[in-house]
Amino acid sequence: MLSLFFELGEFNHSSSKNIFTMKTFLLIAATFVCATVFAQKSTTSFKVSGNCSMCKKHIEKAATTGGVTKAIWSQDTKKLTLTYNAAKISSDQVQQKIAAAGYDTEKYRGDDKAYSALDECCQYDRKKTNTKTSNHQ
Ligand SMILES: [Cu+2]
Repeated sequence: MLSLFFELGEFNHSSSKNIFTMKTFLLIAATFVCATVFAQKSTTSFKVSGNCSMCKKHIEKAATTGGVTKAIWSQDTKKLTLTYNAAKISSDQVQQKIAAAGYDTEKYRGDDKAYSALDECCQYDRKKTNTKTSNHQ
């Protein structure tokens, strides 16, 4: 990559069109910047419990926090697909944010108070391991 830069620079210099040298330099610089940005972009997906389109809004809102560029939850598969900057936030941290909003994720259990505060339609069936809310079953 570096040798390519020198080759291009040499070529443009010999044709004595400095403006082209400048353009080439900017183009290469832009390529490096893009490569760096893409390197920091990670994608992951994990399961988040939920029922309806309201849940989708809640989950995606909770997941869209600093460092997250995209959060899409599927009502059918219950999977949240996350695009994020791994240098700024981890998948675990995002799961904690979602759990704080009352939704169970793969790694973290949704906050009980936040869960009870959800609309009735949003109170998805929780894991049977939960002894506190299994009384009514
Ligand atoms: Cu809901």
